[in-house]
Amino acid sequence: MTLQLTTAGESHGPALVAILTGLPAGLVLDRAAIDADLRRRQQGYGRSPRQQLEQDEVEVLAGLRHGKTLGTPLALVVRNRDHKNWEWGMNPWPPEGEPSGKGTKPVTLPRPGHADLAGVLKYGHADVRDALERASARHTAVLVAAGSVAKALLAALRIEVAGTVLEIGGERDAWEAVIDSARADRDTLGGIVEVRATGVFPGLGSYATREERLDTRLAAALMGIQAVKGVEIGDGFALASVRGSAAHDEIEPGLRRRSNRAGGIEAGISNGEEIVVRAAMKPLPTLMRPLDSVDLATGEPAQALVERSDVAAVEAFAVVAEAVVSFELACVALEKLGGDALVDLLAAHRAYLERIQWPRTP
Ligand code: EPS
Repeated sequence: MTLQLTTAGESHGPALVAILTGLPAGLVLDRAAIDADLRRRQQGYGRSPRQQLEQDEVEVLAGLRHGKTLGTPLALVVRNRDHKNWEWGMNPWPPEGEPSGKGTKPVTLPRPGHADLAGVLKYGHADVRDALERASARHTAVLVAAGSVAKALLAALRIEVAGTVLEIGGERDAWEAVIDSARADRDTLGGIVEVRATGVFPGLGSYATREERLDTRLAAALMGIQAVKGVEIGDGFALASVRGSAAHDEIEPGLRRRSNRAGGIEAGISNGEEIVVRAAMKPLPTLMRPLDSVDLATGEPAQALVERSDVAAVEAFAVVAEAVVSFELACVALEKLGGDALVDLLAAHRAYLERIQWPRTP
């Protein structure tokens, strides 16, 4: 069975939940390492005051004993501390008593760019909050917790994954200034992040079916993060405008490449070079100077919802992108090598590298 992730949770509900199935038994998890990744996701300039309220920590409810996976479903929880302010508004059950706290009044002013309008039309909700809560990027906290577990598995295979920010608001540096300027204009920003995975051996993913292609999976995982509008692998879009002689990565003795324009993936399979992917995040849709919208209660022109939000969350996005890429790489590694026990996975890894003589000496 391959690694699978199911998540649940609303932004201001009691908690975010992740269940991972298919993890081998015997993998050591470090609580401090998972919490450090959760902390990294919360940092970065331009975040909302919500981040001072939340101090994300992982709780494990199942699948782990004394820090080692049992080979059973791993259940992770990240609590929403802000829920205490939404106990009436986000109560899973019909709330008792007078309305109090936040989320007590229906939201009817959809924000262009958020889930608000499409979500209420699709699901028949009368309150935009019923759509926006699950669509919120708060969900990414639990993706990071799951990605941190995947990174532990990859580390056992000597694979390392790191996400970094390339641009915020079109700038390659001076990010604080560009964020301050957007905040002063009551506006928001997006940006571009890059994820690199080193130590990836050849043979992860497959051209056999569209779904098994490593590039299909990485693109889907990155597009699955809130606000992502573009993904490229290796030189991506730039490859469309150069000749083949300037696009492909020539092979040298030792089977290494002279360049890495393919971003470490050919025909949907890792080729032994560094995996390089980039993703573009649009500006956040909650603007303090709201865009034009329509009040769904009256049908009249109105300004979109204004509520506490981030100016930019690109630094967080780099951590989330790292997490989802790690998760996909852990999936394809388990598909290639198998093993419901870590010891068998490691034996298969050794045997495979020996068969393909990797790394090769030129
Ligand atoms: C988000 C809106 C803001 C962000 C949130 C994503 O939430 P709130 O309305 O509670 O201030 O802070 O991100 C997080 C809470 C987080 O932990 O990343 C949205 O609408 O997507």
